[in-house]
Amino acid sequence: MIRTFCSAGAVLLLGTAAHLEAQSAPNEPPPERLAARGWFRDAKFGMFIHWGVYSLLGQGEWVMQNRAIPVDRYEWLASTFNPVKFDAHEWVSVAKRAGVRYITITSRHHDGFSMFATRATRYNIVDWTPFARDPMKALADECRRQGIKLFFYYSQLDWHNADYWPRGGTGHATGRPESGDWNRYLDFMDQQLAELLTNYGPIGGIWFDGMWDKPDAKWRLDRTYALIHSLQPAALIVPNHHQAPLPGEDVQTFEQDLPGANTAGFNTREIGSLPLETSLTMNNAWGFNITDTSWKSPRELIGYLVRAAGRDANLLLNIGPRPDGTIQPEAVDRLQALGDWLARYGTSIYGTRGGPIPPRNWGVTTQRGDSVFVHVLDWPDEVLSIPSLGTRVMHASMLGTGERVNLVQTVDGIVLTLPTGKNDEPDRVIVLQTEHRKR
Ligand code: JFZ
Repeated sequence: MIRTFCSAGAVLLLGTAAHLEAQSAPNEPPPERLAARGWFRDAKFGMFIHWGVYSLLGQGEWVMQNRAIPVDRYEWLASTFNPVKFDAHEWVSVAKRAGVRYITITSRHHDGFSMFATRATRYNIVDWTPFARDPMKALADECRRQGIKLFFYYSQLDWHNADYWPRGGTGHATGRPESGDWNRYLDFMDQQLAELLTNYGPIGGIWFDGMWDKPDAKWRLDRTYALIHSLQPAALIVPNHHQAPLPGEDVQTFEQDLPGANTAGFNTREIGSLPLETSLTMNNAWGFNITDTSWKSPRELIGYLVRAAGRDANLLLNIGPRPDGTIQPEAVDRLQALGDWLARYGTSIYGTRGGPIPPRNWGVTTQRGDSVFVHVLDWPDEVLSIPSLGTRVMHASMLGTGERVNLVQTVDGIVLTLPTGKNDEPDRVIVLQTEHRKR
């Protein structure tokens, strides 16, 4: 922010400063959105939901592409979608018990099927299926009741719409005509986005995905982002385009990787100054996969949440509900385990920022005010030495039990003696009360 210019020396620069101010003002987010970004940074934990027609086949959300299903056959499949056990109250209650502060759900995935009421196409859950109801509306209402923010995932890539033309890297085996009107497709998206921002009350924002399919196309992002922000100035734009953030975007999100890491192969290592998020699957699938049993353990998932927080990032943890509308018990159990852990240790996660010590293999630090939380995730020894925090530690104790932790401080660092017999806990959290710093 190039905002505060008050020192006398700056007067000389005034010409330049005024010039910069004039240029930067239009891009400066309004106070509502800055507040929403702050809320997002504090939230730390969200639940991702991948759910749609693809759930019927139990082979993940890419099944249309992976099994080369043509549009007409997929349309038939869509006409059978009837999640009779869908219960918004149940879903949001599961999320609430897990301790998440927001939900991000697929309003439309790459298959092009709209999981919400829309006038832009009949290819939507209300007009095309026996279910004939809008689950996004039920979720939006229930989220509001339970104090959880709702974000809509929205795919810019479409394997169904003929106007998604010329095609990008995917969607070639769908039997669509070899022609289409790209601008009409962009208009179609804007119309749907306007609906999502108008018909569901205040929403958290839009989580975009799929631009990577046609990286060189003219996506008209400026216009679309301006439309979203004009309809809801506090709505955040979260783009999963795997690039450094572009103008108008509010969050930098990483897929299946902690910020800065790139084991997935498609994440950028460039970390900007926007709020951060990491999306993660509990097994290897986003959409319901009936044979994928590679569940991460609760301990591993707690580790991801904590390591994300230590990098100043939120964890967006995915579930892929079944086609009848129920959530797999394996996912419910894991969410409950995270919720139980957060009920005890949440104070070292929610509302914190990445701590003074950079992430380590043994764990991370988080901080709030004068408290620094040392999260020991993977350290077999009783004694752990950490670098100096640049301020004096007044008191050290275990979060949860309050048990005192012995420490020795020198100018170079701090040696902590951890209580014995607790190595099997997923995270041992030590609270360091530091000397009050004048800010
Ligand atoms: C995208 C989606 O394709 C996926 O279905 C899911 O919704 C996830 C959250 O986001 O995943 C991607 C996107 C791009 C690549 C890989 C996975 N890519 O470019 O290799």
